[in-house]
Amino acid sequence: MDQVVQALDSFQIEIPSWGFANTGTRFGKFVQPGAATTLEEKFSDAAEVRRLTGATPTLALHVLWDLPNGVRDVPQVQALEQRFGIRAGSINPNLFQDQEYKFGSLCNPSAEVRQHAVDHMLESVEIAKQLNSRDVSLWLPDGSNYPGTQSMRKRIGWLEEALRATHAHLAPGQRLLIEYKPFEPAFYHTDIADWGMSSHLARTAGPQACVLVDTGHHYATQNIEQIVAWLLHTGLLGGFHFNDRRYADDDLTLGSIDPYQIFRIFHEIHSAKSDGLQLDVAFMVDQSHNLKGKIEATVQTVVTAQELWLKAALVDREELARRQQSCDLVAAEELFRGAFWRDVRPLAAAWRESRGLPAAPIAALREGGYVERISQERGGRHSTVNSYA
Ligand code: PSV
Ligand code: MN
Repeated sequence: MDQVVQALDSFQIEIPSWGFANTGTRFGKFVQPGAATTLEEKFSDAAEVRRLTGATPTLALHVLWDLPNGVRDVPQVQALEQRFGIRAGSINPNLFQDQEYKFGSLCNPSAEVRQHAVDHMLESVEIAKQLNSRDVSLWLPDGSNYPGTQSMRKRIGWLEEALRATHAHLAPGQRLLIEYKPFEPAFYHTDIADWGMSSHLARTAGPQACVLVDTGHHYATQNIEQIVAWLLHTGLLGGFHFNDRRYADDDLTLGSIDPYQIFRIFHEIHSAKSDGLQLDVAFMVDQSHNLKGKIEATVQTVVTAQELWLKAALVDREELARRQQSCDLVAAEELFRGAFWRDVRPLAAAWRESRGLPAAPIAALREGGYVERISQERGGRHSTVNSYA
């Protein structure tokens, strides 16, 4: 039981403010009466998820969606932190909404537009400083749609410059996380398309920059845990955006399509820890719940993450190492898969009870009436949708 307690006590995962808001696809949005339309409502929903799971102390914020007035909105966020007992988490700059970013932001051929984008990065760093948020988490939408229309090499140079300038403004202890994505919204080339590009940019930006792995941002069949192993080995793994996907960046709930993949990723992290590597990895959820109830989907996500983290913690790593060393393939694989098949739900329920949490968080959400209450209260005011999701 010690191992279980240690694994679950140490597991925390950040949830995104945008997971509580109305979102959809480019074809349409199905609004939910209980969706959060204000920052206050997002904090309130985050507090409910924390009450039920005990594992989500921080809320990721997206600058233009949550702090539309930039630094001037910081006092409002601080008041909400106090009121709801939830801390502001990673600060996500938004370089994809302004009309002037049609041909790129930090990589735009216009020096003026690039400067505007860098200014937004610096403001995001400042917001993070004032909120005591450690991580500024950059996802860059830049790229191009047609071969020959942009110089990919020039854009690398502009990006290096912009990230160095951003890094120079970080406070000690702050980090710049650099997320990659192979396509969308750009469909020919994306300026930060994979972990190699993110790694290079992190190295050139400075020692406080590292890589963020969004599980939805890979080509189909890519071996994500191998990427994680490389980033652990090179000391560049800064954090994750968890979600699941079947086709592209589907934003489905963690583990809904391939829970074994998340288990394999968690195993890499547990084994790096037991090998004595110094790790500082932020776990975050990046999902938009278009059809599932938003709070229910978030609770389900956190519970699934806890269970997969626990399964991976319980792998007998010493025995596995012996079987790997002797190349006893089937025995090694059976040990590994056996840990994945193990039903840890009773162990997780016992841990929850020992921590004064509901043993079955999804059932407790349904019984508690929170969703009904907010649906009634918010019902009339649900027209706001994030313009990107
Ligand atoms: C882009 O697809 C992304 O993964 C980035 O992390 C954004 O911040 C987020 O989604 C917005 O939903
Ligand atoms: Mn992401």
